[in-house]
Amino acid sequence: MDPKNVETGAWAPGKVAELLGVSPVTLRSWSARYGIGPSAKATGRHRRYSDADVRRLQHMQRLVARGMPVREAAGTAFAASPAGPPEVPAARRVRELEDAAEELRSASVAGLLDETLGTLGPAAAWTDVLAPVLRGLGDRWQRGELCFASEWALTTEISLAYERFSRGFPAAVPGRPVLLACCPAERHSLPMEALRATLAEAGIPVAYLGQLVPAETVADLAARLDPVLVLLWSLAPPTADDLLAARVRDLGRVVGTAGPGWQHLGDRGFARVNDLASAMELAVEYAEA
Ligand code: B12
Repeated sequence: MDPKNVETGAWAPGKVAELLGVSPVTLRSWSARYGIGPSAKATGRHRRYSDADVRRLQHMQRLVARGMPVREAAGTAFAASPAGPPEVPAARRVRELEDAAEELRSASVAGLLDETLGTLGPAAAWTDVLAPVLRGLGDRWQRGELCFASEWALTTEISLAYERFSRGFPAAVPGRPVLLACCPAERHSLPMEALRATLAEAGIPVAYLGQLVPAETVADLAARLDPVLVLLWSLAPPTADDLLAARVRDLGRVVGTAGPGWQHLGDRGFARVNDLASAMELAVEYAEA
């Protein structure tokens, strides 16, 4: 979904059908029967669906899922309200994502993620929807429920959705970046991907190195990119690499430690953050210094 304008009409009917998990025939019949066809300009023979069309169709599906007759749901979802479909409670977004992930409906997961990021923005999407879904998965895992498949399916789609969202923004004005990296043994990267997308939305230059970043690579890029801040992420104590943090500081860089993995280490003189808002604050403080 193009974060800048909602009327671009980026959706071909086939893509919309796949996204909604319905057949193209059903989509065409909805258009014929309820007058809810593609509203955006045609390219070639086919008219295309706008982003707002897709949001309204998703809203229509939710109403049907709640037991509303299709014709009534179409009428409600496509009622000419300039503001588009009404707010969707975060709890419903959480449930829809859990269900789609559980049923391994990746296209629906991707569509729900794009819509959630497009509507709530990267930070609120993380705190209100994605983190609760992930905690739910972690709890199921803790209870011994085998949910690897949906966990991998969902977490991969979250990474891809944040990537799409971040690329939707023009590159920030070149400048000294905020360098984000997971510690060498840390595979859990999603909180950093949420932070990276939130920095991209704020127009702050960011260099994101990803998961399991070797210490050599972090040190080398911290030296060469001249970052305003190096933020090292650790989710659990075994992966918190304070030797690496000290090594980067000795390069003359400002180092921050992010995540619960550092909490057992006591104060080592590094700025410490353990939620998205304070990580943004720290990054903005150094980016604007
Ligand atoms: C997603 C996930 C995965 C994904 C990671 C995909 C990715 N690209 O990140 C995959 C499937 C790959 C994975 C793999 C594994 N995982 Co895993 N995983 C999770 C899960 C479900 C979410 C992780 C996450 O993003 N948490 C962040 C949010 C959602 O959690 P939270 O509690 O709200 O967040 C806290 C902080 O992180 C912080 N915070 C939240 N958001 C933000 C944002 C910012 C910017 C900051 C600074 C802080 C911050 O505030 C909160 C309060 O402290 C957790 C469960 C959980 N509850 O965390 C298990 C969990 C972390 N995984 C676990 C394990 C054991 C593993 C594996 C070892 C399992 C295995 N045997 O294969 C592997 C390998 C990991 C490795 N080598 O590092 C355990 C860790 C136990 C431990 N204490 O070490 C957990 C807790 C599951 C469980 N319940 O046991 N995992």
